Amino acid sequence: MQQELARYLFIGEFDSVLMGLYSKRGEVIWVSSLEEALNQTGNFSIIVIEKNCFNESISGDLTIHYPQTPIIVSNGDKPEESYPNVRFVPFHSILTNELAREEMLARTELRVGQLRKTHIEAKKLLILVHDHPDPDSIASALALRVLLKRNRQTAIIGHFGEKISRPENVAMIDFLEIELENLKPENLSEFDSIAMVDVQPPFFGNILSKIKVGSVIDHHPQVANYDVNFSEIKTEEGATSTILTKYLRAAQVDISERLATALLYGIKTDTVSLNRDANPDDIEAFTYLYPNANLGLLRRIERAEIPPAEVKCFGQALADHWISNNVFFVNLGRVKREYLIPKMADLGMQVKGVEWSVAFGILGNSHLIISVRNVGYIKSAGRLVREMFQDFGSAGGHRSAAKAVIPLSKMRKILGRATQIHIKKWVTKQFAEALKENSDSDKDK
Ligand SMILES: [Mn+2]
Repeated sequence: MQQELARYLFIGEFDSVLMGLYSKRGEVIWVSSLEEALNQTGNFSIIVIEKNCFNESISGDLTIHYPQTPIIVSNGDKPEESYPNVRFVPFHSILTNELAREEMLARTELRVGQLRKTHIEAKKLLILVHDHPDPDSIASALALRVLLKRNRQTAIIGHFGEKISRPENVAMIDFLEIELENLKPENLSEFDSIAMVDVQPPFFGNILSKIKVGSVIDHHPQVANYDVNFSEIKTEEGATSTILTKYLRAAQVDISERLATALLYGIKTDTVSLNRDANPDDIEAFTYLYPNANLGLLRRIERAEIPPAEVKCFGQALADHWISNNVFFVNLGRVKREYLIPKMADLGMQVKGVEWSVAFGILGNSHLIISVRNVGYIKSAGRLVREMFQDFGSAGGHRSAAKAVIPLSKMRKILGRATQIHIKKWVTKQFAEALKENSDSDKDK
């Protein structure tokens, strides 16, 4: 069926841009008075009135004469009283917002150009993620490889950590067929350029001390000063995948179903389905990726949960939990897999009345891992954890999720001995004091 040609009736003075846009959509009849407007024959798709010409009686006359035609008042602020069939549309701010968006994309495209230039010479590029690659970092690495127009041969995605164990991450890598390499520091000589995503050079300590990193894209706070050619640190974003999605869009790169699925999953996990530390950019990226992602596959990835053998570990851990001053503490003792610790911290937040959740345990007989969550509208978890633990190990994170990793050798230095009881006491005391100071300083405000 052929669509009827749109007809627009414009009443009053208008911007030529607006009239021009409408004339591309159909026939525009432009009149300057109500009288002329009522003398027209035929029907209109929309009547557009300039805000200075609009009043209640005109609205009434037009509605009687053209009962089927919606009325739009151009650039008018919505008045207190309601007019049936009348819509107040701020055309100027809509157009201005769109222009601002395009300007932003143009600026971002320029950044993509700089990023590409940084790595253009490299025969073999290393895209490096942190030691415990999570969906956000893996998706960002994949996106960066596409953005840099590289493939598995010319750009390796790698990390220095243990073999990946968290079930969702294993499932993501398997289902999306992502090749992630377990590197040793001596492998670094194979690469002539390094790009980092979701992590920054100081995280790697001395491993990278002799190598210049080409680029860093991350949403964690800037940790220290370091020298790179290209750096994009956007702490306001909930996920590095959001930054990469914006880059791909700005550079007009096609996002495949596989990549869209990975990025969507990256944003979902880092923001707990847009519930934690998410901002409008994350929501926009999510909305953009959603129609292109394979949601069936995503469900299969997300379904992969805890192996049955590890359920016991949760039970034992929960038996050793306590709540003091709205802080949920749980000591997992020795764990084989690190992900059990943040999972327990997440669980702690489900307990009624809890504002902070702290889960800790000893991994591989070498490190104390402390995972922290909070409700999100109090002091930043990342800041608190940094203040408390940065002198002892690596510590940091976001508003409502953070983590500290402290070598047991350091714990022995502080406590004399690093038994479970000593560690438990120490962690509890650290939080009690830090949160007390914090509430004192709140009172000062
Ligand atoms: Mn992330």
